[in-house]
Amino acid sequence: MIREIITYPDKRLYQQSKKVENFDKELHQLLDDMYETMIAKNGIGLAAIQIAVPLNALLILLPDENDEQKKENLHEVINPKIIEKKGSIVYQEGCLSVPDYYDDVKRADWIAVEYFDRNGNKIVKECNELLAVAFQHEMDHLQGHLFIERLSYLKRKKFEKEWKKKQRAKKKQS
Ligand code: Y12
Ligand code: CO
Repeated sequence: MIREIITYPDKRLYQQSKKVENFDKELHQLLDDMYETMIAKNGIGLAAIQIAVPLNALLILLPDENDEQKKENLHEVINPKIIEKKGSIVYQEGCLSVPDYYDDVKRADWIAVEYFDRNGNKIVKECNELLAVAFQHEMDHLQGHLFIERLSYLKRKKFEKEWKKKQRAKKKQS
């Protein structure tokens, strides 16, 4: 089932998500719904809190060299922890919970991350470049953070100005 994505400035996005304790049918349904929602909304990553479920679960599905999102490349990530990180990369990020705004964010360009799959199997993965950016962006959601909080003061002001302008335009239309 496609679920509603909550968007800035919804307070629920700022809460800390909780550890997944049960790798059961309910978790599998959540992951399936997250996948359907992410694909329907043209996302490449989604955290459970973005559909208002405060659990440490996230998905990442990067497009391949033919720009296709193949389900076999899906990362289903439960209770992730970054165990090592290095380097830095600046990437223009976007987020389904912050529609229509993209900006440069600096993050580590290599990470080693430990997590569990939907059946509770432990996985240790090394990621670089876009995959490392995506893991860090999605893991920020689990801590209640949005990428716009990582912008410089001036860029954050620019975001807020644009957001207020869009709200006024929407109000005028209705
Ligand atoms: C690099 C940077 C950010 C991430 C996190 C995952 N981000 C997304 O999946 C963003 C998706 C997104 C999709 C949008 O919709 C369309 O393009 C049709 C979009 O546009 C609007 O909302 C109008 C914005 C963001 C991973 C890796
Ligand atoms: Co996001």
